[in-house]
Amino acid sequence: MSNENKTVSLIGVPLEEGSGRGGCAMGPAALRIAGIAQALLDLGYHVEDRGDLRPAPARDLAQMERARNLDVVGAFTRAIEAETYKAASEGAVPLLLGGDHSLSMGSVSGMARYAQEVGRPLFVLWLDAHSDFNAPETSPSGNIHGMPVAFFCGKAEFAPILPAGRPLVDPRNVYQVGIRSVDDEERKLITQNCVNVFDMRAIDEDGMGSIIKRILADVRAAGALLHVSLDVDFLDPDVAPGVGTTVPGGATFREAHLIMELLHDSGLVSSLDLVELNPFLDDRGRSARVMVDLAASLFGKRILDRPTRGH
Ligand code: NNH
Ligand code: MN
Ligand code: MN
Ligand code: MN
Repeated sequence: MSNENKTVSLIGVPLEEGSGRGGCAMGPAALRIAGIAQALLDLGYHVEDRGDLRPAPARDLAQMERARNLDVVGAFTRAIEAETYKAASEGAVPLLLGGDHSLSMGSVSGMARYAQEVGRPLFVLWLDAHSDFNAPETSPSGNIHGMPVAFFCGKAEFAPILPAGRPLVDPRNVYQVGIRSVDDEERKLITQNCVNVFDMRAIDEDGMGSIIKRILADVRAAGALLHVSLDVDFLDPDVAPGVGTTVPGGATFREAHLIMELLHDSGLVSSLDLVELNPFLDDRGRSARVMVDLAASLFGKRILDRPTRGH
């Protein structure tokens, strides 16, 4: 992929109402201060910052006890879906600056609409400690950031947020890596729906490189677009403490960079979410900088001036 003619569209999503606490709404500002635009400019991309989305709460979405702040999250979902679809249709790579993980209800739905239009399937790589496959009925917390995968696969229904008949993602085309915290009812749902889950044990046993290469081979064989969703808590808390839901035993700094390097070499990535950064909980901007560094690796920053050996 030559970077010169490629545009990356930054879409700021100051959304925290899908999580159980405040702070993620400051994520887009922290990622900008950590230098996301300059990192991409240094790699030769054209960067277009579309600013922050700030929709008013959707009055037509009644509150649900088991899906907190649905009016806010639903309004964001609509705005994010439209903006992501628009950026992709204009030939850009949408890069969502989160914001909590409920933003992926919109970004993935927007990419699913775009993929359908260009006649290709959409695959999703979900890098997270959590499966985020709860439905309102199974969620122990009622926090919508634990539900986005079920939503874009059509398995979690709220009051109608997006038009009926919207394109859904086939759960068999969702690959989750780094998983180490799944709720009891959620575990049944991911098994029933055949989500591809590579938990931390699989990574320990098989190695990150071989797992990601297998996933990329599947994506290539399907002729699919690949949306990547990176939750800060995918990383070990020692690497990135700036997140509300740290879980011990996460990916190392190098495991995460290896994924990004392999993703870049594959040329398959169509869009990216950077989510769950909570600057209020961060250690002097460390987690924000790690997220920007990882995005740079995904967009082609290399240690040496050659692709990873073997490619
Ligand atoms: N599974 C829990 C819930 O649904 C936690 C989800 N929290 C996340 N997901 N940070 O990535 O409430
Ligand atoms: Mn390249
Ligand atoms: Mn998540
Ligand atoms: Mn998570």
